[in-house]
Amino acid sequence: MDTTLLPHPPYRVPIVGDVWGMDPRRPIQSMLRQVRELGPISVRKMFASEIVTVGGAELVAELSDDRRFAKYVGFHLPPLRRVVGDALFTADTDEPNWQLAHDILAPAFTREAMMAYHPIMLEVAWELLDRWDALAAVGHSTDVAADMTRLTLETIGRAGFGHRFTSFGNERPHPFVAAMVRVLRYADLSLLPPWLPIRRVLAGSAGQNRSDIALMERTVDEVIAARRAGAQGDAPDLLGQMLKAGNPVNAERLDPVNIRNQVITFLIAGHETTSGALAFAIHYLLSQPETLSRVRQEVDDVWGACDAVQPAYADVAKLRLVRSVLDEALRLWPTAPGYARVARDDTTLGGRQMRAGDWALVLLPLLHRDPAVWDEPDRFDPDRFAPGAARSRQPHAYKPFGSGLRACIGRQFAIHEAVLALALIVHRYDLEPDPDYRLRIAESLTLKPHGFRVRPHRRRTAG
Ligand code: MNH
Repeated sequence: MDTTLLPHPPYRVPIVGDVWGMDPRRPIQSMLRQVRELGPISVRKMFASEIVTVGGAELVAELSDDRRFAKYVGFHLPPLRRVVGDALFTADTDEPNWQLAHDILAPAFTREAMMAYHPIMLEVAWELLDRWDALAAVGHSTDVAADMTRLTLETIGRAGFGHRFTSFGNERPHPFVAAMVRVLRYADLSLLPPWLPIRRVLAGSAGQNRSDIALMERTVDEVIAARRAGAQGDAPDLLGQMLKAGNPVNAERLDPVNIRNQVITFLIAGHETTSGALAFAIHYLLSQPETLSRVRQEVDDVWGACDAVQPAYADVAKLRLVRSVLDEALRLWPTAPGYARVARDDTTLGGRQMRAGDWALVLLPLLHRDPAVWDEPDRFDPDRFAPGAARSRQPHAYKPFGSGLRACIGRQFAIHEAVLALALIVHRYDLEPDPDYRLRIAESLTLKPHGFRVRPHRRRTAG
């Protein structure tokens, strides 16, 4: 694409490019600041490469056309691909294992599958509430993002693979999580030039990275071995689909190395993003007392004034405002903050020529604040997602779960899990934040609130 006519950040430094204002620990937030004033499409130069960044809904509508554009795995994903290969998230759409895995796993994400996960999600949510009851009894506070990570890792582990990480039994996060966080950080930072000192400081050693990957592989091999040994029979969950069922059309299977990579992929993709979304939602709810009391009204209407509730699968669909709060949190801070799209053949984007192979980055926090679509884009307002409100909106202005063929396969899973947990939390507790806390956002592959703590208090005294 001819990038000479595209706006770029004002303070361009020779050779290195648009590094002014770039914080290697917060690439997404610095990018957002750099390009926000530049309009729906702009270009940044980073050393030898140029990154075309798109945030206008009309342009994203074009990029969402799967006939003209495809997911591009060559920009920020190669380091992750070195860990999980051609598993679902990092595969090119044309690689045979993408379609095969997609077909094999689709039955694990149907409505029937969600109904089977519901009791497991509920069981894990109770464990979070037990932890918070204990904190409430002694008046302690807790880190919200860390506890949401316990919830979501435990949920995907049990619902997807029949594996317990015992996240709630331990004060420290599970070793898998610690290894995963370091592996993701290492992968993220390997996008920086190797001679930058900050990269070496933040990324840790190659040896540590290798042993972290080995730990993740070992954990997953144990999970697979336990299933093969028949502990949970033929559960129709993700692992069951891959080991037993195979492709619903011709019973073709994934090979064992690919299955291991799929499990690691799902353990990563299946929890980091959902936990961040929950933590942002709680943060915004506590910042808006009127919204909080409306949400409280909604959960009390569904579950009554007693803490001993047995939420049914169908209750989750009734919690419309809880859902809107999550949708709106994911608008302001889409926890998977972007994806890249590549032109399949020579084409155009907003009238500009694109050659086959040219690509652009969709920066979701920018799209979700496109001033042509959203008024007062920085304001948290869940009513933007009230039933029917989306009808009058540009349909491609909101993409927290990606787009088209390569959209998130776990969307319904994440929404069911998060609405259920958030509603149970609001139903049971008054949450007391630190009054001086200002939202700070930590970045790894995903975004999450940093240092956000609350003190839970039971709303009702008796159990
Ligand atoms: Mn999820 C792809 C966001 C929860 C498993 N996910 C994507 C993409 C986005 C995304 C965006 C597309 C990325 C791209 O185009 O490069 N995912 C989310 C968010 C949440 C989420 C914001 C929670 C909130 N994701 C989940 C859960 C699971 C999951 C839960 C699993 C149970 N996601 C995936 C997988 C893919 C994906 C697998 C890759 C799908 C594919 O390319 O075929």
